[in-house]
Amino acid sequence: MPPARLAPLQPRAELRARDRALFASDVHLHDADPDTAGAFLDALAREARGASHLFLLGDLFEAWVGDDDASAVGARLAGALDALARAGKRVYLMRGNRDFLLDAAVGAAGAAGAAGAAGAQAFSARCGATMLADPCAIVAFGTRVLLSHGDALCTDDLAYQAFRAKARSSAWQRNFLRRPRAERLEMARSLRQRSELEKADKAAYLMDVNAAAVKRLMRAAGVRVLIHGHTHRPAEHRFSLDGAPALRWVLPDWDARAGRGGMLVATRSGLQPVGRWD
Ligand code: LP5
Ligand code: MN
Repeated sequence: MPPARLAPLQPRAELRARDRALFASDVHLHDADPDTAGAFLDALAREARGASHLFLLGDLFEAWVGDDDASAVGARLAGALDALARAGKRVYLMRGNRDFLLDAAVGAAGAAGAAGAAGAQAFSARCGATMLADPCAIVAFGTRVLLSHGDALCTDDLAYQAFRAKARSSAWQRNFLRRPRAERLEMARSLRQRSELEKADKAAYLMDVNAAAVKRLMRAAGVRVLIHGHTHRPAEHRFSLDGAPALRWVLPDWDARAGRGGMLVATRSGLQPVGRWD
């Protein structure tokens, strides 16, 4: 039987002639690393001046355990994004594997009762931002472009994909968010530790996207351009998709100590990297 054809995704935003859009991901903000927060917020203030749209494609935070987050950096980012939104810029947020609980609303009665994250204001509302599903399509100057965090495309990493499937279920999230914040933070810390340990032993190809999965997704979404993050392997990949040229941009992660971090800027002249991508 031939594979079922998915209906192409409806575009969530359209960039027109005079627009300028910024794309960034993998900032991994946390209070213990104020330098990276400073570098990102400075770059954002600089680049956003002439921008009309901002797309943040996941892993903004080192680990997000719920919208009752009380970190200084969470408040700082929300303030900066809200100021941009109030200045008329369109701000979009996508969840990554570190912050898949952004705006987690589990069930009509809320996620968690008094002890958990249910009473908190949705993070996107604090930012004046619109949440995006992963993947989602936009139209940039007449061209359909697909946006994704990128972790779902690492299909060879079976251990991660099994964890991902479980942690994205509403039952698991309801249960997790019911716990006190201190306990959630401790669980996140120990999962981060385990992740770093396991990654040290994983073959490099497991932690990259699978080329066939990329093509399948792009074909189903009806696009020839994909922008994603997650792998920390910033690059512009040109390849052939069903005999026609296609493009995959991988956004860099941010790390002030390593002097790394950058964005992709889209104007009608094309896509241009800014910042340190190596
Ligand atoms: O993030 P990164 O780049 O280091 O590695 C990712 C994958 N790891 C993760 C885990 C995140 O780093 C930590 C997320 C914190 C979120 C906070 C809220 C939720 C707290 C939940 C507490 C239980 O995404 C890594 C990939 C790598 O990308 C490259 O793609 O390889 O995957 C892993 O390391 C996962 C392990 O291989 C499998 C882990 C199984 C853990 C089981 C935990 C307990 C069971 C909970 C049931 C859902
Ligand atoms: Mn990621």
